Amino acid sequence: MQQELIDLKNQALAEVSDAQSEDALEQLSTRYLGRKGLLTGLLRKTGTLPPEERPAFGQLANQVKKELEQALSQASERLSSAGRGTASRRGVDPTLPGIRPRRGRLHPITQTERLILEVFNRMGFQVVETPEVELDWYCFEALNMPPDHPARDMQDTFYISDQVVLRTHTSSAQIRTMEKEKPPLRIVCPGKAFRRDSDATHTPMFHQVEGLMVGEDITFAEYKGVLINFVHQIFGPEVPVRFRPSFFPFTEPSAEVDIGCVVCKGDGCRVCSHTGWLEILGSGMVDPNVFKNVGYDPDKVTGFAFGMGIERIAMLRWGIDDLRMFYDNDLRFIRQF
Ligand code: 2NM
Repeated sequence: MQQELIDLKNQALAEVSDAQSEDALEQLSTRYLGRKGLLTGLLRKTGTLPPEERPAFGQLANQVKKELEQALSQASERLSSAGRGTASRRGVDPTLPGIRPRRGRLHPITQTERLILEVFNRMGFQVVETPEVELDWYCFEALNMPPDHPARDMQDTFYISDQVVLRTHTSSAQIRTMEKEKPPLRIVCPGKAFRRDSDATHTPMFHQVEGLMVGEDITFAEYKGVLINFVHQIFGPEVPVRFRPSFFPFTEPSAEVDIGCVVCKGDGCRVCSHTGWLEILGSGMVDPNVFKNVGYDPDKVTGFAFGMGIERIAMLRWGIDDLRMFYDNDLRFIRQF
């Protein structure tokens, strides 16, 4: 029976080395090692041997089984690596161009927000972010907007309750920071703002960056210098800038900053309503009442603040004429930036 075992082994190894496919190997494995396989059948007959011959036979059988398994796995490796060289046999054409994975990108509003923050970072401003759901105090009262101020009307503001609102601007971040930190201060506050307004030029949610610089000798000249530099960094050093007197409850004096129309270069067109100018931000010297509200001494510190809509800056940068494009999430639009 030992000879039978050795013959079986030699036959099996020869067949394995002749095998031409993984399928053939699979069949050989079943033929010899399967539950009804030839080697398995021979092992079952161990019991028919005289007791003293059984251990040696068992040992030999196990060794044969191991050798066979090894030969099968080596053959399988040989066949599959050979297969790689002839991929076309498996329906793969390696000469075709690859499929480039689609890369994601940042939304144009995010790109613009990051650009604005970077410009102010370079002038020493640090980023502060605070909650979108805000107390009346931080959104209105501390900003010199008394209870009867029109901006506090239910028509304009989303009220959560009597004292809790969705912030209508990110100025609340600046009040919170001034309450916590002593001057001098240079901060920029990006984030979402909410107003009850919805048409071609207004969405109920929009994005803002507001900024604040406070210290002992912050002058009107400093204020103009910082904002003119900002405009030149974003729109180019040649673009004309003007400060047009305006009004905000939290600044005095106040000014809106205009740039020469990026479309008609000042000649007058539909985009600039034939004025040659485009408004890009609101600003002013912080009202002494605001400083009192946060515990700063208005006789010791002065400062300026400004606020801008990110959507508006993005529209001017890329010549986009409908605000709602930013929120449709139409990939044909989004992928262009
Ligand atoms: C603007 C325009 C002018 C402003 C003022 C303040 C604060 F908190 F310091 F008083 N924050 N932001 C400000 C001033 C915002 O947005 C058009």
